[in-house]
Amino acid sequence: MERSVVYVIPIRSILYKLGLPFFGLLLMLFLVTGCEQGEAGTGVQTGGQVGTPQMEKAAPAVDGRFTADEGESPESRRIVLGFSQLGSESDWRRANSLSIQEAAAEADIELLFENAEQSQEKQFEAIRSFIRHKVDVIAIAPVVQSGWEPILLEIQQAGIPVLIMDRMVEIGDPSLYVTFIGSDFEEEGRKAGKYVLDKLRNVPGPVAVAELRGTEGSTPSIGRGLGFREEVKAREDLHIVLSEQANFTYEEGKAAMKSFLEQKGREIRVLFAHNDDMALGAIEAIENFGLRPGKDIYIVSVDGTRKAFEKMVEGKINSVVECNPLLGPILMQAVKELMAGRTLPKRIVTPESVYTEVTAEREVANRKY
Ligand code: GYE
Repeated sequence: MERSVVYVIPIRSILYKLGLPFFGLLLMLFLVTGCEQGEAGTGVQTGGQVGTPQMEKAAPAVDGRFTADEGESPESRRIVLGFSQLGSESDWRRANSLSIQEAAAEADIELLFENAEQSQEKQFEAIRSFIRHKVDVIAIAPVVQSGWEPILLEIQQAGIPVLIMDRMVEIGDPSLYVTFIGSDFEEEGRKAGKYVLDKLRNVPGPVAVAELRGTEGSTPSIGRGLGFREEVKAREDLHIVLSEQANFTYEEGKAAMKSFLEQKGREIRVLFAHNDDMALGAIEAIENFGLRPGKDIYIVSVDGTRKAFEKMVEGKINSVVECNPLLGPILMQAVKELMAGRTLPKRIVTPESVYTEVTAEREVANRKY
């Protein structure tokens, strides 16, 4: 079982006001809290603590790197981070890339950034180039969960610590990475399911649900699908009658929704889209078909982008489960803590909300992505 630590991401303005040292303190505080939770007999894994095989492997690599660097002390040289981003398929992803680039500049970390355009093979190439560059730390946002063990072993053999960010990898040996920073995707799916049950509680069945799934084999798509199903099974006359993989993109979401409507038309009462971009594409398809998104077909999606909020204000999306892409500051802080020889928790979860058409109006102006 994984140890979960909830960490509140301070927004940029707070960071500026309070200064980075405070942010460091905040993170340390939360790390300490996390450790205490892990030790308090909760049955959760404490793999990231000092003295575990996890950190024993990561620490010498970090130290070795410093001493190998022609006499420079850790303080006198910039940390070099290689980051393998999986693509630029959605607004979430673009916001995520920007957040990482900005946070690296702010933290004075040298960032080698590679965009793999949805190809795991390209991620491997990027990672091998980071190894050749002898970077200090490698961070990966993996496009799919499977197939990572060999490349992670290569990185481990090179003595470079790995941070997994956003999506997870499916591996047998947890010592191959230091920490996983990202959302609880099953929880996001459950939140979407809860909303659907609530919204339709007075609507007589049967209720036909259509689902637009994200990239096949990716952590968010697997988790959101599972969590949603777990929740909606409470209503026996609700069925997921259509489900298609639309890769988290606007265009594929639009095409899949068009085909759903051609198959089942008005029968569809609910659309669960695994992200906003697919929901926005689906809205166009629904309107082209002559139906009213948000009314004839209720829509719930995940992410919480500004564009989705605007559609919620118009009543065309009914609810959005938030998934926060602004992971740059946490990632950079984790890199610094790691390089300073500190222990990181094995799992860092980002807290997230749910918004509905009722709350959208007052929130839309606050959206940062
Ligand atoms: O929800 C989607 C993006 O991995 C959490 O990927 C991320 C997902 C996000 O393309 O919009």
